[in-house]
Amino acid sequence: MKTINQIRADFPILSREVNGKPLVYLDNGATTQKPQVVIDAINLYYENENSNIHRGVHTLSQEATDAYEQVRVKVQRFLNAKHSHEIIFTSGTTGGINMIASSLRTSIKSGDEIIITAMEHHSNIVPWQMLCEETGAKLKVIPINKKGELLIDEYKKMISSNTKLVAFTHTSNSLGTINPTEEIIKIAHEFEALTLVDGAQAVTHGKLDVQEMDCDFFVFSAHKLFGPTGVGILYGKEEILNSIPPYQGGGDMIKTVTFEKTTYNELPHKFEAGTPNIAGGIGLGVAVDYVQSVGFEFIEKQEKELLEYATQELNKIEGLKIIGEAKNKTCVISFVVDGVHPFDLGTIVDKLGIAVRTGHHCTQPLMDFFQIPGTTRASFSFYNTIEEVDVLVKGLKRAIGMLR
Ligand code: C6P
Repeated sequence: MKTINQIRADFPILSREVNGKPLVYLDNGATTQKPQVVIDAINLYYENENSNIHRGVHTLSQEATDAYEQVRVKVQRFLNAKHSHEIIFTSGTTGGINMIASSLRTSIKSGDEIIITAMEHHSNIVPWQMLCEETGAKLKVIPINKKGELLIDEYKKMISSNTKLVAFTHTSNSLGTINPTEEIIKIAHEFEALTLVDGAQAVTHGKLDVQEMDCDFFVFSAHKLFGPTGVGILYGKEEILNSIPPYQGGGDMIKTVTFEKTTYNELPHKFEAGTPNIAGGIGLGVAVDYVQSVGFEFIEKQEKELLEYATQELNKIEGLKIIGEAKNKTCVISFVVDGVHPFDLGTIVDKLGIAVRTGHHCTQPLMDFFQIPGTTRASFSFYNTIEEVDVLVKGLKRAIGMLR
């Protein structure tokens, strides 16, 4: 097994300086850093393999097609999907959610209901609002308590035979809350509602199994899993993907085209119109291999230590309040400080080389619930260290002293 220093050495960016100080990267919720193997794979693809896929008989095209399709199988295994054709390449989490929202427009009608939660990212709110506006369906929201935990009893009260979809985040990007995914899905299925799980923040922290969860759709972005931006995955159950219309029309998603009628290609191609992000997909495959080589056992242990230590040390800072204290949470720590604006805090600690995110984190309704404009958020990954938590705490104390 690699040591933490060996792991950190895999990520070239982690050894750079920012503003004359060693980078302390604590914005992993926004995007994770890329190991050298992922960067190399993308370069190698363009240097040696670049070609369009599913289209050519020539060697390069076949090699690129093979490499791309192998990633589909890797992701299938990574998520434990039943079939590789249940894995659809997308542009990211947002792309996957919009794809399903668009494909459901023919099956959702006035009087139907879609349930989301109070802690959703805008990507899992706005597409459903748009669908509701178009169809006359109603959007309902599962409330949370002050700790940032879902009120499951309220969910049980609001779900009915009118509910057609329950779309919710597995793990909150702003609070770190890990939701009781299997329970939410089980209840939805009792009412024959479909379920979509936003896995954007979940994939990087622990092993996931879409069959065990029994979700109908699961989405994530490669860039939050140490892979490149601009590529993501939509998992959907075979029978459901077969029963809904495609999202976009174009090349590769068709079987036959005449001016009178088009017939669609089979899964997964039905949902993959046009030339995809081939290099990105290949980068994702290497990222999946990399994460698995580190192992979720190590990742979970490291992140638990970081969460516990950071929570303990941040709580010692006078006037600092952590937003998001769910019993089951991942290593994302959002906080507010009395009399200090998150933007000012983020700007000053950046001068000390510390990267944190400030603002509403694309969860404005959640910020409204807590009656705050935003938070400062430190989101950790397995390559972060206890020493970096100390740098953060020291930096925050210094910044707060300057701002008060
Ligand atoms: N959250 C954050 O800093 P995209 O942009 O499509 O890769 O992911 C959107 C998204 C959807 N759901 C959740 C739970 C997310 O956290 C995100 C992205 C980043 O928290 C950027 S806003």
